[in-house]
Amino acid sequence: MTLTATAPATAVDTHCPYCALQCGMSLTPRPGETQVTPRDFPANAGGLCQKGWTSAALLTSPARLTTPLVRVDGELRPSTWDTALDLIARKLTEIQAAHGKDAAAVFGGGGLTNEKAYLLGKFARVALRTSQIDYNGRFCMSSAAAAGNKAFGIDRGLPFPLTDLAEADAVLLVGANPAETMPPFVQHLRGATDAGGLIVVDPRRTPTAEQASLHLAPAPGTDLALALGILHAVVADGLFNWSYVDTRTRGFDAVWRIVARWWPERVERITGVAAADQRRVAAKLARARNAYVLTARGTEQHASGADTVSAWINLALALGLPGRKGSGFGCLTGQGNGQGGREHGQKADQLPGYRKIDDPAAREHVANIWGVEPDELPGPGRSAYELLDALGTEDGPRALLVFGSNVVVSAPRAAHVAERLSTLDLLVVADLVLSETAALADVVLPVTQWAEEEGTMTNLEGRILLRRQAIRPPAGVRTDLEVLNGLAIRLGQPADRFPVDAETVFTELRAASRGGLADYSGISYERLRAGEALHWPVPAETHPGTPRLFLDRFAHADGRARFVPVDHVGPAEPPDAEFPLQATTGRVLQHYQSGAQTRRIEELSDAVPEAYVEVHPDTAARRGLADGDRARIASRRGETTARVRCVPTMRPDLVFLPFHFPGDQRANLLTNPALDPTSRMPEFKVCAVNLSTVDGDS
Ligand SMILES: Nc1nc2c(c(=O)[nH]1)N[C@H]1C(S)=C(S)[C@@H](COP(=O)(O)OP(=O)(O)OC[C@H]3O[C@@H](n4cnc5c(=O)[nH]c(N)nc54)[C@H](O)[C@@H]3O)O[C@H]1N2
Ligand SMILES: Nc1nc2c(c(=O)[nH]1)N[C@H]1C(S)=C(S)[C@@H](COP(=O)(O)OP(=O)(O)OC[C@H]3O[C@@H](n4cnc5c(=O)[nH]c(N)nc54)[C@H](O)[C@@H]3O)O[C@H]1N2
Ligand code: SF4
Ligand SMILES: [Mo]
Repeated sequence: MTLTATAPATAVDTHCPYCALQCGMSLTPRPGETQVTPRDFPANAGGLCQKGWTSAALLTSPARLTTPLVRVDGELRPSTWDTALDLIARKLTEIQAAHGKDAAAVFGGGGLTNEKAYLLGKFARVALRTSQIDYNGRFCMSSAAAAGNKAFGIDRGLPFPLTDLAEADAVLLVGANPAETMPPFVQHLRGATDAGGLIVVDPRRTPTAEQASLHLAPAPGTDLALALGILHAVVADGLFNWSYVDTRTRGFDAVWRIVARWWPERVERITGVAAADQRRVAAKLARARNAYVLTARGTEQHASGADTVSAWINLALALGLPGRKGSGFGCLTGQGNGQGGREHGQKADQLPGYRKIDDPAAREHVANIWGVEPDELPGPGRSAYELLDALGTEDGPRALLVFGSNVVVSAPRAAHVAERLSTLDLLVVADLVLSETAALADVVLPVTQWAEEEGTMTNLEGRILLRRQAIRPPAGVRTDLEVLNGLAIRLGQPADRFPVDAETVFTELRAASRGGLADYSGISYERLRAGEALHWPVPAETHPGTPRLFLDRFAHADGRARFVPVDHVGPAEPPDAEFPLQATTGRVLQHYQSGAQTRRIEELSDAVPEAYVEVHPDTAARRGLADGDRARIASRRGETTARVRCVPTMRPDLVFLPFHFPGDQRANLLTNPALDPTSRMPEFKVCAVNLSTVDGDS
């Protein structure tokens, strides 16, 4: 059966299933395939990347799950929904009766729609009454969010529409490779590129860095020092915006006490970035008519990631950029709903509307909407890695429900995480395909995917979008909302507390978010269907939305932004004699995240079929490795194998691995789970390794 044969053959306007750009596309169902056509939506302006073009292939893929699977005698076997859901509910009840409510845990994802993220948080707190819920956004935007909250009093990745970037003649892109991670985004940088003002900070010479007029390649994990050096140059070279700092900020003095010690020549010794280049960056940004500082995971995914983002924000504040139309500071959110996913309560410390779970007023507001007593709501739980690390331990969870993440591939120290999962009494995974995590589960639940269901997403600019249903789901699969409903009922909840209709869930979400920082109360499906561009907060149905935050004031009570004093510490694991190189990890254009989806699309897996490691040719040669050889890369956590790609522009002390591949090709077999003290972000972007031929030792 083809999925689309029975659906109407009219084009439906929707958005891409993958990243936070949420490119606009139309889907036209046709027998046997669904046709993707790009649309003129502001974020992509008619562009799509190769992942977007090929996204419909997974709708009809034979890799698609269409029946629940239950493990019997060690093997996953086809089952029925009733059997699967009954089994999960019975086991959860037994486990919680024996070990307490927190013995059941939930792991969510930033790809889930707002409705799913909201209902998942409610399910954990109300149906399971567990505090143990967190999600993969902890591995993604948490450092950016922590720093944004401190400085601005609110966390919206981009507090301005993307199209504003066109007005900039200088953009500093830090740890971002949008030419591969968001290709249609690059067109928004054209103004800066044409003006010779695109500056890229990345230890690798990426396709993005190739387009820059200035590429700084610091040693990985030294960005914080670099930001201090550039800020020093701003002050020393008379480029500091005194009037802005006086009227719109607080706290510069404490920052200067640290920055004063980080003159560019000293910073050069740590980062390898020439002092003259640090001064050039300061001058380019200060002299630009309009300038932006934008960060992404390269600078954020460190054990000092939150402080590093604070350092870049301090630089932007000293130049007077945030809250000025045509200029600003922003963090590039990654996952499709990475922004909305962190606002509606699937995070360990959070309730809907970006409320804090330990705030009594927030608890009361949300408990009211949910029809429970505030005291019944659990408190904050463990962060993502800490949760995975605690699984099956004496006081850790004994059951885990995963929705929208493939942690066996994407979590740091992945072998340890897989070992923790194996100690559980119950692992449940809801997914479209048999991901590496689903393959370890006791019960696998097949769910619908983007084009087969309705829901809202909030893109990287805080704009709420309606993803429309374009085709009918295959027989046998259910939506995540239906799964939560089915489980909640079996756990003794009234059915109407867990609606299966996305619009009904959204109506409740609006009420729950009312008065919160991320206020969606004025947004309706009707307004979204009418094509309105609504950026949150939207506090009333008559409110036009807030494309630009901070033009008049920041979100702190006094309206001023905060400088946050931070100092350089460096990577948690410096190289040594045993592990003399540093490894960093990231992305390639053709694959998305753990690769669960894109590795199952032929065109993409043919283009990049296996893991590779980028190495400087001399570094490779010294170890007896040539381009195309298979190499062994080892760290204190484990070892992985990858095909050598000799890249003459690489730093000789660095190797790079994409993290999209499974099994013994997982980059995360190496990574260091050292956590940022504030954001609890793991240090994905730097660890000490050695490199050798597959059977040699060095
Ligand atoms: N093709 C593709 N696109 C994606 C995704 C995907 O998986 N594949 N995922 C989406 C998601 S969820 C996210 S979060 C975004 C991520 O988007 P990006 O942040 O652009 O992607 P990354 O490749 O993780 O990291 C960016 C760069 O950081 C550099 N880097 C490493 N260490 C350091 C360092 O210490 N300092 C600095 N300054 N840079 C460093 C790396 O060399 C890399 O080129 O992409 C989104 N888009
Ligand atoms: N070494 C290293 N590791 C990293 C990173 C890095 O840069 N380096 N980046 C980190 C970052 S930024 C991120 S965001 C994470 C992402 O890593 P993951 O959390 O593993 O992300 P995905 O691979 O997108 O996993 C989503 C899973 O959910 C399924 N899925 C998709 N949509 C739905 C849905 O609507 N419902 C349900 N139930 N399932 C769905 C997909 O098929 C897939 O199996 O990886 C992190 N890990
Ligand atoms: S850039 Fe992101 S949203 Fe756009 S087509 Fe590619 S993966 Fe999809
Ligand atoms: Mo991400």
